[in-house]
Amino acid sequence: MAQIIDGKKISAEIKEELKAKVAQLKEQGIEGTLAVIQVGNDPASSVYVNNKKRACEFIGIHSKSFELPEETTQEELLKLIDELNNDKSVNGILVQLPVPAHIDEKTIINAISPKKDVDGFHPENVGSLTIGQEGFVSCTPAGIIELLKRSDVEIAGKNCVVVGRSNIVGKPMALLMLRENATVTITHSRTANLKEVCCNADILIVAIGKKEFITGDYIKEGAVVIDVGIHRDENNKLAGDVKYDEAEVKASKITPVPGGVGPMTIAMLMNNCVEAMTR
Ligand code: NAP
Ligand code: LUD
Repeated sequence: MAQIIDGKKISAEIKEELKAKVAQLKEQGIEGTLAVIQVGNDPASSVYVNNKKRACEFIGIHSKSFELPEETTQEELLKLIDELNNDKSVNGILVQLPVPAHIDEKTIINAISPKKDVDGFHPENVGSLTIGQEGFVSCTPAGIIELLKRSDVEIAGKNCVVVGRSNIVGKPMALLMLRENATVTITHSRTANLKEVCCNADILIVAIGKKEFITGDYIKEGAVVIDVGIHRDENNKLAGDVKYDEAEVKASKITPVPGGVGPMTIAMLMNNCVEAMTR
């Protein structure tokens, strides 16, 4: 039976560490403010955004919340981002995704100053990650690295298979595992023989957005399984991209949903905010 990787506990530890750092910065007269923008009122986004605001409060930085109506135009959103880019009291800017269909996600991401891009989505930060330079790293993949390290999972030399190649999870995840000296395979919807490829993984990281798609027969005996997916059913019960009951009997370590990767995304966002304060 797999050992559970407790993301809630590890994220709480990280937030405690950050709280102490923020207190130190305050003594030097340095304050932090994260601007959080949500367009529309998608219920899942509201849950995540609220978790982020609570985390800011916990570690001792300010959050400035912008809850914009669904009909907000791209121009209005760009104008707000421009104001926040120029506001010296704001260190971090986050536009919760997805944005409504009439707004172009890329244009919005590119408009945020790379120095305030605590999500790590701006091309400049993605480029820095690619060539191993300093910059903000996407929170979910960075959180997974922390989960592995703090759970004593050895990464160097291991076969890591990342399922999914999105810009915010799969691709940066693969780059980070490469930086940690894993041998990395990136898979996607056109991958041939996905099951066989996954069965070669010592560390299997799944971010495909399909409820319980990865069953026990995709998992090598003793593998470490990281489940990024989040799905909510009509009774508000959460599930991941991995069929947990089947995976836990084969894996050596596994992240649950909820309580695995999700809380780490928040913790690493806070980490990026503290980094933004110290730059
Ligand atoms: P996304 O942008 O929809 O990307 C999904 C990726 O999975 C794509 O690269 C797609 O391949 C691939 N894929 C889809 N079906 C597949 C299949 N049958 N076999 C192999 N690959 C397949 O998703 P995302 O933003 O990365 O998010 C993935 C999941 O993680 C979602 O459930 C999301 O809610 C969750 N999420 C959680 C957190 C967290 O903090 N816990 C953070 C972000 C996302 P193609 O490129 O070929 O289309
Ligand atoms: N957009 C994210 N969109 C969605 N789970 C998150 C997330 C917390 N700009 C921007 O925050 O980093 C982002 N930046 N993302 N996500 C997903 C993605 C974004 C997902 C889950 C959680 C953030 C979270 O707290 C809890 C858990 O897994 O234990 C459960 C929360 C619940 O639904 O009850």
